[in-house]
Amino acid sequence: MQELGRLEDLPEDYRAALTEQNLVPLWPSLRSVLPPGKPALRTKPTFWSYQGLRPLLLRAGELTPIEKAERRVLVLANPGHGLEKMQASSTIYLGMQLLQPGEWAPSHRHTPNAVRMIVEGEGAYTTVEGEKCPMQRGDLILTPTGMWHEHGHDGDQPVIWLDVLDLPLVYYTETSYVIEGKAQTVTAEGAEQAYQRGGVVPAPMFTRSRQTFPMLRYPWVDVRKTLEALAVSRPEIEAVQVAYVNPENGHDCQRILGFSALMLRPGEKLEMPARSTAMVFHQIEGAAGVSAEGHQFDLAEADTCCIPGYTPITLSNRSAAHPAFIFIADDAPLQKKLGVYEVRT
Ligand code: GTQ
Repeated sequence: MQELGRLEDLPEDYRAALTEQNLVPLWPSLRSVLPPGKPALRTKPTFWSYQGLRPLLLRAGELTPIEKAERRVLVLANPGHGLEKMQASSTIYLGMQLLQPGEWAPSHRHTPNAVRMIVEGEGAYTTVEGEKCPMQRGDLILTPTGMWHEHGHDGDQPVIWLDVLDLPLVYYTETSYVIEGKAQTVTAEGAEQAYQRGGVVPAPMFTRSRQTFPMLRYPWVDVRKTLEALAVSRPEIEAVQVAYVNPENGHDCQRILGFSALMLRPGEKLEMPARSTAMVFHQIEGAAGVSAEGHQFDLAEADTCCIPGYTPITLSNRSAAHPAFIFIADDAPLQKKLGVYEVRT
């Protein structure tokens, strides 16, 4: 590939004249904005240990009252982007949030989309647009763009969950903001039960729901059962994996980030081709190995890691006796809409 002219090759007075008029020559930067064959990736393979972060999160509970935090979160930041950017990847934000018994994280709504993957504790709930969503380990709860949400806790032990937001992307597009509100009145609970059987959806008086986000809570007990049934009924399939979708239309459950759950059979090893999306892996149950680009991360329960895009990944179950269950987040819905999604086989 042809070497291009450098900035230093240009006379000082010419560079100054360009700057004076807010102009920039393209050629010295052309190879950096359009690198050959593959993007220059800032996202670094990064691992966050739950046992490592848990005591620090609990200490935040002592150091900072909920009123002074609103959301008591330690952000899982990727050093490749700079920790202060609070990014796990170019588009994904990850945070571990703590709510202590009796605490309340007040109602607000914002433009970024969020989901919560519940890690530990009992008795907490998120209320989303009036629907009370109990939080149990492994549940996925959506708080899509613009929907009111608040978190409460009636139990007696700390509750911790993983927040996954498209905040870096929404912030980058200069559309990120929040509106604060009053405590919501609970108007529904258990609405997801109407969607627990595949193939049928509520259609009162022949009318299908027109809700953009009909299902807000994906209970882990049901997702786990589905994965186990899939492993039994389809022994030939390579990946025992389910996608979290909108049950009314089968589309991704949110517009920007995509979510799935994967089961590794005991002893199983799964080779995944390079995809253009960075991926986040979070261990729900069991123990898995994630290896990519010469990095090997051993995930124990509640551990999380991120692997950059355009990288083949090997997942392995570190137990020969028990299945391993992994929650996966990526930005495939966004990349597909943009037309840049690729799988390199
Ligand atoms: O729980 O609403 O981790 O607004 C970051 C921003 C959680 C939340 C985060 C948020 C929330």
